[in-house]
Amino acid sequence: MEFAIKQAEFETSAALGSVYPEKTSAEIAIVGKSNVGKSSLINSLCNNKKLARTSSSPGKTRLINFFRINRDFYLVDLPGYGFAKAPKTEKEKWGRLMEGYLSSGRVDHLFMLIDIRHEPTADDKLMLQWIIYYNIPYTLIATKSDKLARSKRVQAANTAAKLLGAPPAAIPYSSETGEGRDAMLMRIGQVVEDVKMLKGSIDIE
Ligand SMILES: Nc1nc2c(ncn2[C@@H]2O[C@H](COP(=O)(O)OP(=O)(O)OP(=O)(O)O)[C@@H](O)[C@H]2O)c(=O)[nH]1
Ligand SMILES: [Mg+2]
Repeated sequence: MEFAIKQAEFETSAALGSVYPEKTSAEIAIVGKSNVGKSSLINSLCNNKKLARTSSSPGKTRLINFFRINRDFYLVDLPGYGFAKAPKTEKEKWGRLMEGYLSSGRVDHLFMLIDIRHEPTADDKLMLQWIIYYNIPYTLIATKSDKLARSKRVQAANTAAKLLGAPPAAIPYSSETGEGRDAMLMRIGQVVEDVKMLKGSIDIE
């Protein structure tokens, strides 16, 4: 069945030491360096430009922001890394916030965003190592695809994934044009279904 986002609302933010909201369904989070387009992607998926705060300067999202989708599962916007101007204390805080969240066991799927035009950074490679270490299923998304000629997008996305050290496949995505939106919705729909099936089988035991 076709999966759609029919309803989206901000639920809460979590800072270092905060209690996360109760998890009753799937939880899908977005990671990537600052300014790669995480918050914009959430807005474009939800067809609501005002849902998550975005900015042309990096370091906009500083907390873990939970959005409840279809009154069911969570989409989670995370603060970005690799923000050059951030002071050391800020970077350490980011590390503890992210490590706490990723190790919580709540996250059913991660979308890791990389810029379709740029080589992945050392921070991107570290992020991928964390994802693998915490054993979280993930999908790579190559953002800002509208900035490349259509004919170059698929190859550029897959090359970026390969340079990252992951299986060489990433979905080209544009928050401006909606390219890649259907593919992402399909993946989200699968994750939400899988979590429900698994939960159902555990409840029966
Ligand atoms: N052309 C184009 N610009 C985009 C796209 N996605 C995001 N942007 C722009 O990139 C900038 C950063 O977007 P955000 O969504 O705030 O980035 P972020 O990853 O949430 O950044 P942090 O919160 O700092 O980690 C903004 O100026 C957006 O308008 C896209 O698909 N195409
Ligand atoms: Mg953001």
